[in-house]
Amino acid sequence: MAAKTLHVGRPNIGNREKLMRRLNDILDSKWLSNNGPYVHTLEERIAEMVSVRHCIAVCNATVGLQIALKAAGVTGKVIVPAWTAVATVNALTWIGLEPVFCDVTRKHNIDPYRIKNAITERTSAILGVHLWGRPCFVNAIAHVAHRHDLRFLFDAAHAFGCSYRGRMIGGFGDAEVFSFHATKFVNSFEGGVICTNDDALAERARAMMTFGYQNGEVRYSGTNGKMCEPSAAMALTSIEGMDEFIAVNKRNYDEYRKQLPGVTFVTYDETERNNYHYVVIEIPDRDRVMEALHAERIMAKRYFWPGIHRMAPYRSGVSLPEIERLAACTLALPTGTAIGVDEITRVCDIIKRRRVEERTMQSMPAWAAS
Ligand code: T4K
Repeated sequence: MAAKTLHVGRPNIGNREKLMRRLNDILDSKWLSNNGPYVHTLEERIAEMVSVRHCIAVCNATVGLQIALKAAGVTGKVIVPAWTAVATVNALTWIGLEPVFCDVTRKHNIDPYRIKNAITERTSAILGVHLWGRPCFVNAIAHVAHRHDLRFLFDAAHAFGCSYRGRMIGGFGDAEVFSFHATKFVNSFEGGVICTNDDALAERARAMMTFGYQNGEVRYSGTNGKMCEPSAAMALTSIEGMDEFIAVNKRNYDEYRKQLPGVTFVTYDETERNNYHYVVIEIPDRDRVMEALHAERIMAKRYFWPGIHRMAPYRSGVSLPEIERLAACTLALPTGTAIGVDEITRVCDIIKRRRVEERTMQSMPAWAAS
């Protein structure tokens, strides 16, 4: 029998019976969308979990970022890392904002020292990304933002359930946006939430999310960013499964590290709360390792390659050396509740074999290796 295909991003489902009960309840109630009771419960639950004053459920994080940026009054140029999902930057350009690409540090997050050099008169905000669920250098970014009177927000798409200096991500900056896409740690099929402690921003975001309506009147130019009830039911079910997902993710992450000694991993600060949702390695012969894995139906991903500043709509001559280094060596491996120790051994055996072949090739004279 052919070996099972292994994916990065197989959804975590949680308690199926509970989900089905919730979905049946939604169908019975005939309240499918527009600020329904499940969305309400979800917003309250998350606001409490991450200790924020406001949580606003949205249809996905891309639209959530746009609403948060609009509600924060961001205009002109926004400093953003070019090492992230293209969604982060698309969110800016689709509402007429101009991304200014910034390099990251070796830890994959935006480099606060380089942010300073990128600020111009037209800069109005910084959009950090907690990539792989690891927090940005939040305090350093806050310092720059306050000094230059800039708004600062975070794309927290990967970081639900993670903390920075003992505080849950969600409450930093002017607003933070989580993604609950199917492939994320907690999922709502499609969806996300905006979290903020800014009352005025929250009020505007809530109106903008629903066509600009506030108290029965159109007060803003808005969009349709609403989360529907089935998505909220899925998110609530998924949240209830978080402890189990974290335990499995951590087990997988530890197992990969045990089986691949000497390989560089994106690591997590064990003194913080982490969701361990991504197992990411930095490996010099990445493309050949990835080809070897794909040949055996292991769909490892090089994700943000080649860096957004090298993607067709955003290509520019700018050089971002750390992003270019990471784009050449980063590989995300399958994990999550669909992956067990046997599957990890299958992945690691291929990586180890490929590395031995590579070393053997390197030690051969050129005529023998060709
Ligand atoms: N900011 C950041 C930093 C992000 O990473 C993202 C999204 C956003 C913002 C925007 O969030 P949303 O607007 O989506 O809420 C995935 C997701 O589509 C996307 O949400 C995510 N980032 C991006 C990094 O990854 P792909 O390219 O990995 O998806 P796809 O379709 O290749 O799926 C990956 C694997 O998962 C597949 O091999 C099969 C498996 N899969 C996928 C889905 C959707 C399943 O088994 N079942 C499924 O339902 O983009």
